[in-house]
This record gives sequence, structure tokens and C-alpha cells, in this order.
Amino acid sequence: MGAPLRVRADEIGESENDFARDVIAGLTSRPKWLLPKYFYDAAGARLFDDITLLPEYYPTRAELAILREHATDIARRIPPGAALIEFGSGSSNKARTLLAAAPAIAAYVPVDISPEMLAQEADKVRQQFPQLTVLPVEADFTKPFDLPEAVAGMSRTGFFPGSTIGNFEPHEASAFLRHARQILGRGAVLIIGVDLVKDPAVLNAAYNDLAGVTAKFNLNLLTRINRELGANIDLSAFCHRAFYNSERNRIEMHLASKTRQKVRVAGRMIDFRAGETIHTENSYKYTLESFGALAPGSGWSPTAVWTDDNRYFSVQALVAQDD
Ligand code: AVI
Repeated sequence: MGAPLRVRADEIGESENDFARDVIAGLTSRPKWLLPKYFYDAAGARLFDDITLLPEYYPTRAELAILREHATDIARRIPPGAALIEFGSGSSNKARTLLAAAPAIAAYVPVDISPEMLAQEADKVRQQFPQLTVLPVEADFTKPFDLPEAVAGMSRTGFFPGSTIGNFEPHEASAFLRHARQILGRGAVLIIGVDLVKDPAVLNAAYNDLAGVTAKFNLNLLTRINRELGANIDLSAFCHRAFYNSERNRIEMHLASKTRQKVRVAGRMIDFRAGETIHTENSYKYTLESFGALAPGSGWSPTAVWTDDNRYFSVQALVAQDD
């Protein structure tokens, strides 16, 4: 593989412009939209951590239960001496659960866009596993990035928990799987968390928690736009809306304008009709069959599936198809 990733100062400037460009593109479209990757500024990342602890938000608990209960079986799918590459590592909780069950893993490569989170979580992993080589890579995992030189000769196992794949449109999910196949190379394994279709009441509750944390997480996107793009959006004039769209097997999150209003964002005036929404996120839910059909068309062969007792969530092992 290539040289270790280096971030250039002009790339940092570029990403700020990306934010302005994407927000203007989304708010001047009909229907209006914003990209969910922008939820995760420092406050958004903290709110997401709070979401994972909510009684209604089952995915994190269900996935951790699967990783714990089937740890030995999952670890058996990972070749000895492999490097574990985590896409969008965030909190290292799940990786540490997997690493504890798979002592033959030689290196852990968390890939994340937030340098603070990377450094903090890498330290936790080093403390718990002093023998393990930990090689953090600061990068947007959805774009091409170089793996550290040190893992060049190792077999690679990707780790993509949390059903983050569900936040991609199906064609993007397929493109991501191909991209992961490309980065991980021949003979790779991918351990991926995939949230499952279930009773809409369970899904609707998970994204409309009684404590209002998901609403804060959604509205924080407007706070970020105000702060970073010199906007004047009145947060009290918008409300959180989340619902399960059963035709498309996805939770949709929106921010709804309570009134007819105009806001200024990066020097532009944006009009809202009363009730008009900004579509901020989709969270796709798969059946075992629908994910089982997506993977083979995207460079991977499914080899094992584990679920929790409720069959709310799945962890799946895929192996790379040969070129
Ligand atoms: C990160 N992602 C998998 C979460 C989800 O469930 O789609 C993001 C989230 N949005 C609202 N609550 C949680």
C-alpha cells in the first residue's frame, strides 16, 4: 500500500468550503436536504454518544450484545496476524470488544475524520492492549485513503459497525462496499453491523426518544450552520421530525419549519414555507435477504450472520471476492 496519510493545510480549508457548498446546494434545492455526515461536529458527536445510551435506541446495545455473545465465532473469521481496519472508528468500544476476543490481531487501524477522537480512542486501545500496534489514520473513510506502510504485508480485516452503512443510499452503500474491497485488498474479510427491518413502532421510538436527545442532535446541525456559516437561523422556529418510511425501508429525519420564514446562510436568503422540511438523514434498514443480495453485487461474499435474540440487528462476515 502507499505512504501514510498526510493532511495538507489546504485540504483543511477545502473541507470548510465543502461544508458551505453542500449546505447552500441542499438549502436551495426542492425538497431541501442536508448531508448527515455534517451532524458530527464536537457537540453532535457528544449527542450521538448520548443517543447510543437511550432506552429506545436499541442498535448499539444489540450490536454490542452480538459482539460479546459471538465473540469467539466472529474472531475465528479473522486471519491470525491480520490488521483490523475500522472505518469511521469514533468511539473504540466495539473494536475493543472484538480485539479482546481476537488476540491474534496484530494491528488496529482506526480511520476517522476527527483527530481529537482518534487520539483519545487510540490511547484507550493502547492501554488495554499494550502488545497491539495501533496506527490511527485521520481521513474521511468514504474517500480513497492510504493505509499505513506497516500493514502492507498483513492480511486485512475491515470493521464497519453501527449500521453506518444504513446512512448511505443503497447505491452509495454498494459503492462503499466496493471502495472497502479496493482498500482492503485480496483475501480481505469485512465484519459489518447492519440494522434490520422490524416493527415500525420500535423504529419510530428509536428516533423519537422521550428525552428529546435525537431532536437536539438533529437541530444541532442548524447551530453548526449558524456558527460556521454566519447564518441567523432561529432554532425555535424548527422542529425535529422522524418517521419510518415502510415503502423504502428507512427512517427519515427532517427539520420542519414551524412558520413561513426567511433565513440568511452564507450571505444567501433562503425561504421556507410553513411546514416545509429539510431532509437531514435516511437510516436504511435491511432484511437478511436484501443485505445478502447487496454484498455479492459489491465485491463481497457473505459467509456468516449473527443476530441478537430479538433479531433487531445483525453482524455479518463477508469475504472479498477475487478480482
Ligand atoms: C450513525 N447512524 C447509524 C445512526 C442511525 O441510527 O442511523 C445515526 C442516528 N440518527 C439518529 N439517531 C441515530
